[in-house]
Amino acid sequence: MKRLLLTAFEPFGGETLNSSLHVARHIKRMSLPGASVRVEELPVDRHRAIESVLEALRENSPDVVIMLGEAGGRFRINPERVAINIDDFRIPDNAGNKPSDEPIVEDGPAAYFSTLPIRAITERLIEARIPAAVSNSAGTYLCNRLFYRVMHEIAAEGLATKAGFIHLPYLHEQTIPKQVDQPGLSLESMVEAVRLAIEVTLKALTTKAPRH
Ligand code: PCA
Repeated sequence: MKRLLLTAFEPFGGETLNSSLHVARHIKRMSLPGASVRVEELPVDRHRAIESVLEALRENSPDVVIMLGEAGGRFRINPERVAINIDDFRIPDNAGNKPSDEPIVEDGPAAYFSTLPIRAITERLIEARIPAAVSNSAGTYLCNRLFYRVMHEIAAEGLATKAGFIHLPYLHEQTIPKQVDQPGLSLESMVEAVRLAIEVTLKALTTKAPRH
């Protein structure tokens, strides 16, 4: 049984929903073969979000951390390739923080790569007819910050945990009422996308594990 920590964020930026939160809550109710899933719902607060995740990491020692976040305006499910060492918030977080051009970890490396099988996940989603693409930027807001801090913690502590971030577009429930041209996906597609991402990740873990 592999331990999976799945994180998602509360609504922010004037939205009443966050697609990542809806998806994570659905995944929590599913039974996933070979995995025990813990879901952490995070505040959009640059300090409290990180504290909660680091605490969950220490308490749980997960084999895998999959972080989810909403990226309104994107068309596809985006497994992120890289987290960069910069906080440069375009809008304040829900606690009013709006850092500009600040390193996330003073003297930390410029970037960390995802250790999820992002290419295999993307290909599996496309095969399932769910729009997906590897993204090369998680932005410079809280999602990138969370992604960076988790990768930094894993590196600093020498953990074997695999981790990465997946950005989700808006849900149809968010775009349709606005009556403007905006991309979104159905809840069903997004839940299936995350379920498949978990499946592909767990499979990669077991095929790469040393055999005894
Ligand atoms: N998306 C934001 C932070 C919270 C979320 O769901 C981001 O992309 O940084």
